[in-house]
Amino acid sequence: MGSAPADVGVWSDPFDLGVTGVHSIVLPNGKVLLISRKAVTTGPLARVWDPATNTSIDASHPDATRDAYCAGHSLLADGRVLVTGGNFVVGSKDGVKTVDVFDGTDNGWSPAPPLALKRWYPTNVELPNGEVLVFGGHKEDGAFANAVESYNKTATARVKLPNTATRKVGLYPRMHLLPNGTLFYSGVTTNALGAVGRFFDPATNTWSPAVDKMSFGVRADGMSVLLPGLDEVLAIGGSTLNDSTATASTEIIDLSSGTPQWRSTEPMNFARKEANSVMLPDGTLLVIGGALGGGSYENPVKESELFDPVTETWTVMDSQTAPRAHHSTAVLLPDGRVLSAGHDRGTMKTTGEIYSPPYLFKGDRPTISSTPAKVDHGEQFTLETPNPGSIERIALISAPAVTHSHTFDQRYVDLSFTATPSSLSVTAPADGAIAPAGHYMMFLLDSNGVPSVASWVHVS
Ligand SMILES: [Cu+2]
Repeated sequence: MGSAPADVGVWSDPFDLGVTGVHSIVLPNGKVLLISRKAVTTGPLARVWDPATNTSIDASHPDATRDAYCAGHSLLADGRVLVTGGNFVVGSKDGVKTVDVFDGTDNGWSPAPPLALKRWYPTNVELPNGEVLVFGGHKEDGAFANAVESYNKTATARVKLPNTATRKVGLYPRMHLLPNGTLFYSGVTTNALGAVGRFFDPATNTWSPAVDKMSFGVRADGMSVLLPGLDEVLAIGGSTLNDSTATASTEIIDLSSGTPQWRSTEPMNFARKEANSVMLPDGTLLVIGGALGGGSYENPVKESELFDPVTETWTVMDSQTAPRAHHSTAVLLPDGRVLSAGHDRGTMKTTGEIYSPPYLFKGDRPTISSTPAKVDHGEQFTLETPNPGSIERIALISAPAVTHSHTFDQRYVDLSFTATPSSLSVTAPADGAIAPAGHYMMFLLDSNGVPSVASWVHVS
């Protein structure tokens, strides 16, 4: 493997975003909502960046007393962003109950019913019916928010789930929706909590007994990723204590097995925590940034690496310029490139960098001539493309919403299709457990693994 862009991709030079991307959310209009943390940003706390023009505009909450950060955030079924909890005060670990909805069509904020519990570092998860559960976080420093709350599909109503749902799941608990409609809590969290995974059943609001314990143990500030196929979760890096050095180890659990068990997989080439992972259109996973530690910013890792879920191997990719560890983010853009931002320390904290993966240097890209903007679950639809016979894969990727090494609701859904001489006949995801209602980037891939630019498709 050489160092040419076709082998390792290429990172751009850093450029100014005007804000530190502690939170990065790709909106259904292809722009990116970036939210910073007070004390590291002078000026607007939130901006919307347009990759097409490389310009950004102020998108802060008009009421500065509602300017939260270190919140949970996910896209609602209608494409607006539900921002839950977080905090207001610099250096505080006290949560807030504030919940707001951001609408990318007018960059406006509107209030939603507040949380019952204060939550700093909560996780949002969309269910098959479009409801959003909110798990975890701190109420105050050291006191965890263990009850679970639920927002309806439009975030106009909130209920607290019965006590059977209550469990200490820590800070930004990594939760994944499985094709059977249950949630998997992998045990990976932002704090050094534990290593035991469990299933949560939203139909009964109950937790299963322990599924298995990660072989490495606690992976504080590690990553947990639902792989394409939606049966396997990959746990990556992290550290045993928040202030200790990171591990390069990784492990996989197959949740379709009757007795799921973690098995160790090939380690990364670099130990890292506080890193980010980005599901790419070809089904590989790009890991970006992070740090070896001890602390959250120390000894940043500049080399990216790519995980191939088929061969379960890691390959070192191009190196970026800026450190991207604590409070950094990375998201897939609809054009198949990747934005890396954040890390709220140092001279490059308001910059972004763009990565062009190897597949952008392997010849012409397939194109989507036309496709419906909306499809129903299970619907067959026609996708027009100039050379249907060359298409080998069609993938939906959820709009990324990233903070603290976690991508809320991240999923990669393969679509089945048949080619006719003039078009593709494609089947939408069967139901909301495969792909909860919302906006997805749809990519075509040819036999070289080269992706099209995405078309946005609303699935409901
Ligand atoms: Cu934070």
